[in-house]
Parts: sequence; C-alpha cells; structure tokens
Amino acid sequence: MSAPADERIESVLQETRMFPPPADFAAQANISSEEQYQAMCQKAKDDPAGFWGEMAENLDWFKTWDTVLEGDMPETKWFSGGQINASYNCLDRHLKTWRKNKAAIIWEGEPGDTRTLTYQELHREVCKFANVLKKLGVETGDRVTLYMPMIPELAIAMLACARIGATHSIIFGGFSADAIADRNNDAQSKVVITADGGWRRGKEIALKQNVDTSLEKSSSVEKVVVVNRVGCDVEMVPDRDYWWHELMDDVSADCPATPLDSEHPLFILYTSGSTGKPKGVMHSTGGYMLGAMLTTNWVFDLKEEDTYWCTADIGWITGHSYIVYGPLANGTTTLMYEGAPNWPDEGRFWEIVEKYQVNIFYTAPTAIRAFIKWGDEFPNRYDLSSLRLLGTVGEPINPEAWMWYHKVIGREKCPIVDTWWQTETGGIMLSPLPGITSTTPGSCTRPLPGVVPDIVNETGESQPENSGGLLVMTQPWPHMLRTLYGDHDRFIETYFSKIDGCYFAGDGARRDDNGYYWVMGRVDDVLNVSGHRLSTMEIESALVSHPEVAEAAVVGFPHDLKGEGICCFVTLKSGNGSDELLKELTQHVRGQIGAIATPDQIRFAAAVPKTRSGKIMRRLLRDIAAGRESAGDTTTLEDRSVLEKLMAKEDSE
Ligand code: 7RM
Repeated sequence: MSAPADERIESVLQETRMFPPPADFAAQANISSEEQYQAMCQKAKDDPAGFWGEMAENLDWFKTWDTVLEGDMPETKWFSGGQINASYNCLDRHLKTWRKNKAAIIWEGEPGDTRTLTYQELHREVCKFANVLKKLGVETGDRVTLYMPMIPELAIAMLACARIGATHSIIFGGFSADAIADRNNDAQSKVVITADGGWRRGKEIALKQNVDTSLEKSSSVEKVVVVNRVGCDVEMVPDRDYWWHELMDDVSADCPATPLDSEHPLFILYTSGSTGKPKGVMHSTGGYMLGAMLTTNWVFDLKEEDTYWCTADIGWITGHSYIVYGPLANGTTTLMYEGAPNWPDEGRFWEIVEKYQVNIFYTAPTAIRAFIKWGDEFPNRYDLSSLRLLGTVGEPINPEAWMWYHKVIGREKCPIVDTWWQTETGGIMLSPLPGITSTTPGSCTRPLPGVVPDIVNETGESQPENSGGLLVMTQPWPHMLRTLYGDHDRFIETYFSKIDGCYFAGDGARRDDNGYYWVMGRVDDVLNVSGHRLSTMEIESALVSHPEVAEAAVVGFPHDLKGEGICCFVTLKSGNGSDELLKELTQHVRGQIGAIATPDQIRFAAAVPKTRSGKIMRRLLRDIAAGRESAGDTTTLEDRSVLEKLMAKEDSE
C-alpha cells in the first residue's frame, strides 16, 4: 500500500520562528561557540578514531583499548581490547572526589514518600545487591530481567547487574504476563527482579502476580527477588522467591566491579517491531556508556549544581540513558518520580519542580499535550523559576505544543532541546546544543558531533534541501545497537538492507536550507493521497492547532479513487464533538494545509491507542480505519481499553 519512499514526501509544515539561545545561557554553556561545534564535527569527520578515542578518555577504563573502531557497519567493534565497567563509571569513580556525599538519586514516590541516595550510599546498595545476585547464582554473561516500578531499587538492580557483567533486560511495569514470558524466553533470563506492586494514580498495580503467571510459560527463570513496595499480598514460592530486604540483610558491601570487554553486552531492551515478535535491541558497555555520558553532558549542558529530571520510565530507553547511565556517569543529581503526572492532581510535576528546584526538565510531546489539555492553572500555581533548560523526546513535537512549553513552562527564557534518537541509537543523535543552536518549533535541528546523517531516496542518493526522504546514518557511532538478541539476520535485514552501507532509521525527514532536520515520523506513517505523499504528522499538527483539539492521530485507509484516504482520530479538550465541529475541523485542515489534505473521515474518540512511551499505535488505527480485525503485536499498548472502545464504536456504527 505504501508508495515507494523515493517519491518526495511533501512537507507542508511551514515554520519560520527562530529562537536564538538566550545570551546568559550561551555565556555559561558547555559547548559555547559555533566554532567549537564545527571543530568537533570536522575532527570527527577527518579522523573518527582520533575523535572518539579522545572522547573515550572521559570514561575510566581498567585497560585501554587497542583499536578505537574495528570493521564497518553493520559489524563494528568499538574500543576492542579495552576493559571497562558501567557501574564503576557511574559510581566508584565519583567516590574518589567531593561527589562522594553528593545526591546521586533524589526519589519521590507517588504517595509522597521520598528517598535521597548519595553516590556513596548508592554505591553501597549496588555492591550489596551485586553480591545478592552472585549468591543467587548469577554469573557474568547471564541475563537478568527487571520488572519493577520506578523505585530506587530499579536503578540499584541495573547497576548491580552491570557491576558483575550480567546483561539486564528491563520490562516496563505495565506489560502483561504474556509479554514478560515472551521476553524471558527470548533472552533466557535466569533471574527476575520485581516488586509486590507499584503505585499508579493511588492504586496498587500488581507486579509479582504477573511474574508468577509469566513463569508458567518461561522455564529459564530460576529465582525471583521481590521488593516490598506497596505491602499487598503476594505468594512466595519456597526456594524460588526471595524478599529483597531479607537478601540484603546478610551480604557484604564489598564487591569490586568486574573488568569487562568493551563489547560486553550491557543490556537488552525489547522494542516493538511493525510486525511479529518484539526486537531485543542489544547494547554494548564501552560504546554505549560513551554515548550516554557525552550526549547527556552536551545536550543538557549539565553543571555540578544542577538538579536534573527526566520524566520517562526506566522501562524505556530514555530512562536507561537519561535517568540512570548518562546522568550518573556525569556525577549528576538525577531525580526519579514513581507515579502519574496527574496524581493527586494535574499539578504534580510542577509541584516536584518547585519542591526540588529542578533546573533541567526532559519530557515527551504526548505529556506536553496532556498538560495543555489540563490547563495553565496547574503550572501557574507553582514557582518554576529554577528551570533553565527544557527537552523533548519521543515523537515530532507539533509547533503548538512547542510554543506552549516555551511560554508556560519555560517563561520564554529556557532553550528547548528537541532530541531525536531511538532505542537502537542508544543516545541522542540530532538535537540543538542549547548554548549555540537557534531553535525553531518542530525541528530537532542538527547532528551532534560525530553523528553523520543524510536524507536519501530509495536508491541511496542524497536528497537536496527541503526534499523529503529517508533518514540514514552514513557513519557508525559508538553507542549504536550491536544486534537484535538471538536474531542477527533480522538486525541486518531491518537496519542495513534498505540503503547500502547505511543505517536506516525507519523515519522520514527533510533537511532545510539551514541544514536543520525535520523528522516527519516513521516512513510507514506517510500517506499517498492521489499521488501526493503527505506526512500524517503534519495533518495531526494542523488538527491540534485548532483550539478544541487535544490530540489527533491520522492514518490512511484504502480509497478507491485516491489510493489512500485520510482518516483522523480526534480527541477533544472537552465535550463529545458535533457535526458542526466536524465540518469546522475539515475546513481547518484545508485552511492550514490545502485541499489535498482534506480529511475523508474524522472520528471523535475519547483517547487514541498509544504505546507506553506515548507513541500513537498507527498500525492499530489503520486496521480500524480500514475496518479490519487487528492482527499483530499489541503487547506494547498502554491501555487496552482504548482499543476496545474504538473497536466497539466500529461495531455499533
Ligand atoms: C528515544 C525514543 C524512536 C522513534 C524514532 C522517531 C520517534 C523520537 C523524536 C522522534 C521526531 C523527535 N526511542 N522520535 N524522538 N521523532 N522528533 N525528537 O523515542 O525507540 O522509542 O522511538 O521515535 O520516529 O524513530 S524509541
């Protein structure tokens, strides 16, 4: 159904507003001049090994590498011969400095309980839990599954795995028992770390119970460790299940970090593919840590005294790289919040910003659209003047949401970094550098030093300015995925078979005359309406710019005349929608984009189906729009009832 991607994606988004970095921000920034940025890019281009080798000196190595880069994409090895440990780089090396008693993690539970762990305290907990893992029979190279709420024990368990070279596989706490079983079977996990439950909007979410059910279908798991978080009833199977606090009671706090080969697998993280079973994206130790550390420092402009808050769940790559590994490798204070943004009310995030005087705030466009819907009165109730930098990640941000974030949260003084990257890239690839890059709503601007993207057509030819095409990486980078666990062929097929010699990201994008990148979404999110290729994102953006619309999801469906028709699922800020509003929205989209983008169908919906990280599941909506029974993987769906409601609607029509 989808047209060849070398036909131009017609980009209709016209955005001309430019926001240069505020002078006071620029004056203190880590990367503070265009010349510095250009020199870094040039060095990376002329001498990639020299560039990345020099950068890698910012990590602590037990043994220096023999070669910086071996091989070509897709089979690259970084820092071969080098030995390193991620946990050591996040903890031990800070203990030799004044940071020993600096807060590493400031944590707030949903009910309002709090905990602060200094680097020294976190180190001690990690060492103890690493000894627990050893006692349970975990060895270097084994896989350990973490299925936990956003509590400090999750970060402790990650770093404990890393300390002894066990590869962690984190499964987001909202996944079902079946999803856990599939992932455990795929990874052949030996141990599962979980909690009795977690808090979400004041309710206990059972976790241990799901693990129990999953274990009926996954035989590799030998032991289960359970954190007592909510105090609900759980069944403990003798010789299989153990309480975290009991195990921690009698282990030593002495556990030196194991020196590991740079390429040693640090973690696997499952991400949904467009079809079939989830992909186990595997990351290395040395290269991943380098990317996480550098990009956190460059993009978030970290200063020693900053309180930094990334609101993602650790079950998502953003949490791995930008709550745990990146911030801690930099010796930063990273804030972690357990619960929902609207509990006990819609002001919770802003209350946290005020309470801890958060300086850097990183969230997703889907969250920003929810804040807009809830109303300005919530952020306006709190003192947000500590904020100096804002970030977004996860999907293209519509200019409407960008401007709201800029005005209402940033009070027009905080730069916004729109960061493009993927589970597979391990860290941020395209993003403004807040001290030097002028930003423009909706663009993730330019590549970070060492990242070499291009926009190409189906045959790999670089595209001119302002022409849509496929986003690729033409050079390898240290923090790229190494394989899909247990399926190296699928790894090559998915990322390296489409465009010769390049990593294909799966996204459509264009580069403007400024050299700025505009990501338009997944290439399968491109419509071909009467021969015009339209980005669903841009139609969504037009819909959301209407004052009554909270959120929109646009998909194509087979259309006799046009090839593809445009179907819009629209969630309103309030009310149920009327025929009148339907006409008005149709006109609005025509006015914003043109007659070519006239919606064929607009459906008002209470909510649209999303993944847990906030991405609209267009595949499901496409099935609904086409009146098909939905097949394929729905395990990443955040709230199943949304899908059921949409399907039920379909039946009753
Ligand atoms: C970090 C993360 C990756 C996909 C990616 C894009 C989309 C992410 C942006 C974005 C436009 C952005 N990892 N995406 N960030 N699109 N602008 N700033 O999200 O693996 O879960 O998703 O998300 O389509 O390919 S992910």
